[in-house]
Amino acid sequence: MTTNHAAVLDVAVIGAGFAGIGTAIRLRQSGIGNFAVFERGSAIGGTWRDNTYPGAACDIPSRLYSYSFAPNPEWSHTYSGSTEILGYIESITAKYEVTPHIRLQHNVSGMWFDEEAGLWNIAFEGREPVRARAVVLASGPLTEPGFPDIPGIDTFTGHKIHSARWDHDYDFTGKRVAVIGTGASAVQIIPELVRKAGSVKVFQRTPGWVLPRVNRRTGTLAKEIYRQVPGAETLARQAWFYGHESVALGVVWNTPLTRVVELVGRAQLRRQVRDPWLRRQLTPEFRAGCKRLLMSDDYYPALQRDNCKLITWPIARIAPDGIRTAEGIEHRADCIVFATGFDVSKKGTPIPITGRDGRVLADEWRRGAFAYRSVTVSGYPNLFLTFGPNSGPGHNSALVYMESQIDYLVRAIRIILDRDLTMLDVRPDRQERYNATIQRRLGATTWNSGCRSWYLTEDGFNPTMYPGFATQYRHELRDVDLDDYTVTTARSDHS
Ligand code: N01
Repeated sequence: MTTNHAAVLDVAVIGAGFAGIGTAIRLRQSGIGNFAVFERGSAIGGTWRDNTYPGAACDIPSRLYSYSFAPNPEWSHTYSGSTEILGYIESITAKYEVTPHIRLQHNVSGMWFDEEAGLWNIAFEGREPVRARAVVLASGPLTEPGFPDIPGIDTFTGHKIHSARWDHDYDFTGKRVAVIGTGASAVQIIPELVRKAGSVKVFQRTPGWVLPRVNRRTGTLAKEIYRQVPGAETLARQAWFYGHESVALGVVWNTPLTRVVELVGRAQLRRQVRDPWLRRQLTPEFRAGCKRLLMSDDYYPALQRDNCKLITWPIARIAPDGIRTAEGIEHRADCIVFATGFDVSKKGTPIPITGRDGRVLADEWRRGAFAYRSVTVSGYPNLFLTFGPNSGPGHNSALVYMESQIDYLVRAIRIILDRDLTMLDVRPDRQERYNATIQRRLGATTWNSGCRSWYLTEDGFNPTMYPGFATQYRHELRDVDLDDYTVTTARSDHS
């Protein structure tokens, strides 16, 4: 990698999704102007640019799906659709004057840390490299579509669509469609598909807990109040926040409230599904919260439409003309929709990152990622992560967690710049102690209670979720304690 004449930025932000844009806004607000946001795609928006399948929407209330430092009184519904969310990201990018900092079509191919200079060297595919005093990796944990390892998948001669890369040119009218997967994406897609397709067969491996969503339009008066009355938006936000904090008691840990969540799920199943056989097939066999809770009012009704069928036999193979199940039935299909989630095998390190002493992050994370307070990793100075290891909420908005991460890392970057540090590197003992506590606490959570989910690695390690309340997480990230770090200036090295 050539670095000699590369420009030096104070901060390089990688990714222009929710986290990258939020970071850019906060950097500007803290007076840091010499930064760039590098985005591999040709537009901003990250997950909300990529996930455009029919029915794509947020299953977290909109009020909590915007930054408190960039409130949005305009949300049209309790839960907003993907187009509106993307519109929000675009509008705050323009409003907070982040646009001039964004470099589209800059795909980072690798990064290495120059200890002597205290600079990250960043290489791109087909672009000039840059150097930066600090880097924020905001590239998102769920970006690459995950296709299942089903024999014969490549032999299918019909149309294949992944939920995260929807093909809007494909006309579903009258088509025989097979949907593989029944997770958060699938329960949003299926109600839309059954309206258009000739027939829809839903291949379910594991039924999930489906709770009522109750999506309401925001009334004109309510909107006016959010616009005009100081503090009204914040108040509504707080109400949703603490509502979700209490949900944690029924989702994160196995408590009597977990039973309440399950009762609500069972009641919806009983109310919406009359056929006892179908109801049995749709009854989850794991504790509510172990996998992500599914929020939908129209998924069960969609499954019972005349043109829809739930298939619960395991898939044996995919053939050129459709799907064969284990009992030998052939299900012909014109199109297979893969609502099978994301490839998390490279989670957190989509790019090669080399830190101090030639350490390679992907090697260290081979058996599962770890960090200090989810935002920084020992041996990789001046590098900060958003949505890093063990920052998954499971019960509250990812944005709430992201905001704490962003505020923490902007404070840390301010320290690097103000004190002219070459390295701010978290101490390994602090990181180890932190992770030992996190993993001990995770042992008592429902996520580790025995179901299969993308939260866990193959050997059952949980590098994904934060085992606590959002309030607790916020508290942990409220300050940058320099005692946690080895602090190096150009002249001296002192811990
Ligand atoms: O993916 P998933 P997703 N044979 O991994 C099935 C976020 N999100 O895209 O449960 C048969 O949850 C698999 O079956 P099983 C959110 O964080 C947010 O739905 O493993 N089936 C499962 O049913 C979420 O957690 C929103 O047995 C196979 C499905 O495919 C994350 O994205 C909306 C299979 C995959 O479910 C991922 O959700 C949507 C196989 N070989 C998503 N392999 C919001 O609203 C996999 N499956 C914010």
